[in-house]
Amino acid sequence: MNLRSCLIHCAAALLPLAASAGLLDQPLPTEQFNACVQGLADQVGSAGKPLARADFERIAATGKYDDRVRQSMLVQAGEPTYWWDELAATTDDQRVADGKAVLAREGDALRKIEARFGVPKEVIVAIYGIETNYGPAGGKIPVLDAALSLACLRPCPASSSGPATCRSRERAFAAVRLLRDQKVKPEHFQGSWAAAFGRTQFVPDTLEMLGVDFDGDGEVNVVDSERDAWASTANHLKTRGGWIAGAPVWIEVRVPDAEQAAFASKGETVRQRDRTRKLADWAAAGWTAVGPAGQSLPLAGDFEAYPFLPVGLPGPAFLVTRNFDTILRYNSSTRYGMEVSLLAHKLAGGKDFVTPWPTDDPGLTRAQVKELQQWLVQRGHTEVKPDGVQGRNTREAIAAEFAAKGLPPQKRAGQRTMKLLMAP
Ligand SMILES: [Ca+2]
Repeated sequence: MNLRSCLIHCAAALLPLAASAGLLDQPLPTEQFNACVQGLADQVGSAGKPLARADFERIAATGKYDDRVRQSMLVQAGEPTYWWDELAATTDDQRVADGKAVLAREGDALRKIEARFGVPKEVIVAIYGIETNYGPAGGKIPVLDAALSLACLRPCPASSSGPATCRSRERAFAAVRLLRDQKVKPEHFQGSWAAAFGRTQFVPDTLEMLGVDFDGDGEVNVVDSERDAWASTANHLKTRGGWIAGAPVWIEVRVPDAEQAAFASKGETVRQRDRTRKLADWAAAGWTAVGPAGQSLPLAGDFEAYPFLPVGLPGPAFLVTRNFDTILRYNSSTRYGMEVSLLAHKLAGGKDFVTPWPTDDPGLTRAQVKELQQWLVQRGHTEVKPDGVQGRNTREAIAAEFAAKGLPPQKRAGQRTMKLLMAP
């Protein structure tokens, strides 16, 4: 996945192991990195697919330690971010329009991919839109460097003997194999700090298992070929995640009165996978779907689902199917899961959730963030880059401007507070 969203989504899964080893405190010294790579060479016998030691050593010698990997692993421990800010930016009108243009331009290919894998074309395009904003670029770190750095910052436990027990090592081996077999051009082999690359951000080990040549040129090329990237993603959702063709990802619901108090979680996410039941059972228990005008509708469909409430009550509530979990196999962040599925819903003609978020200050679109950033630059915050993302510099500048106005300091702006901030 792309660097920005990976900063948000990927680090949580990788942080604990490395942090426990104390490896993230400072950059890895060169000699320690070199020793680690030598250690990996000693372990090529554990690779999931054959890899000769000489090939590993020759190719790994072209890689180097990249401290951006470590820094990205640390970023996660930052300030809180809000569901409504993330979803407003990642599913804004521009991203919907751009996605619809992709659907119009490549409708035939996307319909064929949908027919073969059973995954809706809107979901595939939504992943493309969230991962790389519908483009080829997705991070600037050489994948070999990222994979080797990750493997050394997150080393395998001594007990791990095979690919299944040490993902970071297998990722490095797979990156080497892709180069050995000339499956990627070295100059195109760039991606995120987590070694994800290509139009829908595959990591090398996953690509080896699930990559698909859909444009028929005999090569799996997720960098240059949109069709290969889309089909590989659809294959991932179908084969690894078990996508259920014809089932929705979620249904927005109203929680019965008697259960409402149990979902008042003070803003914490509630995900009750252990309550997976048939929709008919939820209906019998008094749960209803929320219609476009806020009306209650009967739950329809023969699927199993469980409650998922991003911020508890009050706030939008959902029954999610296995297809939600399937997206989480692609990226384990529940926020990512909702970004992709809401964007897909909008690409299919749907609208935002009916139930409002529990805030009087909803999130900004990227165009609005850019407008705010341009204003911040005019106010002298020249370190702010008008890129539509409320990153660290933008957040600090916002806080400074709130303080200058004598308003309660906060490091984000929404629909209400942006107007307040920019008022003359
Ligand atoms: Ca191909």
